[in-house]
Amino acid sequence: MTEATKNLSTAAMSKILEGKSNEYSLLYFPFHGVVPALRAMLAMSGAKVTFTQPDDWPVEKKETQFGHMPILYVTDPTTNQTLPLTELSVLEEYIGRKYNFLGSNSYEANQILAYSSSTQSLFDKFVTLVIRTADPDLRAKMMETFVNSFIGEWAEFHERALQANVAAGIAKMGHYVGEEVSLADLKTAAAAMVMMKVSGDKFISEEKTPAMMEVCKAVGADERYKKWSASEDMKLFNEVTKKRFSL
Ligand SMILES: N[C@@H](CCC(=O)N[C@@H](CS)C(=O)NCC(=O)O)C(=O)O
Repeated sequence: MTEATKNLSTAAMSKILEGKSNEYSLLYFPFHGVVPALRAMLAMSGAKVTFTQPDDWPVEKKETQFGHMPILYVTDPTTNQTLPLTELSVLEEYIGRKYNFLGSNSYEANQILAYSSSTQSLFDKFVTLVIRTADPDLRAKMMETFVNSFIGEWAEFHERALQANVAAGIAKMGHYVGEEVSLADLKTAAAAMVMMKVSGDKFISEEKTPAMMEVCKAVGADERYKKWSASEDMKLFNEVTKKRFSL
């Protein structure tokens, strides 16, 4: 477990957050779960990053802020002080802002966070309704409910927004906002892959959601993402996700 520096003033902790050459360690289970976009941003940031997993989670859990992962340990190498940060959306906003995954102005950041939050809501429903249901029969019923109640609406509204943003000159095709890969793009690319695994081409396809498919392609074509995709860490997360969740 990464050690956090104790007894720092809020000013000192703030300085760590603002560090220009920070190093990061992200603690999470060795599957994709809720962190594929966060991991991708970290891997694409160019900063020194390690992805770790707990050795004994029930024990380590007690020492954390809320008893949940992900936890991002931020180290300022100039002082060797480390700060643990929690809550996925907070980590995404922090890393997204710092490494340019939140557009180029306040409005773009607001919209990227809104698209990302909407996609996270879909994924959270999937986890709560399906993944956390152990009984196989009940799980199958929950899956049916989830697929038929939520994916279609998400795909339809996001496709409409993507097309409208391109038409309004807010985005280049393949992006929610602007012309660079953003947190919203990464979140949708990861979610679309999972949603297609559980619903086939019923809601998401070249025909039904062409702009969403362009987002997936733009993410996949980013050189930094390609490198991340080919990494050993990614290989492990793919394998464990497949083995544990058949996804
Ligand atoms: N509100 C938290 C929720 C994170 C969460 O649900 N984490 C799960 C894994 S996806 C977890 O830590 N589970 C282990 C546990 O609860 O002991 C966040 O947004 O980061």
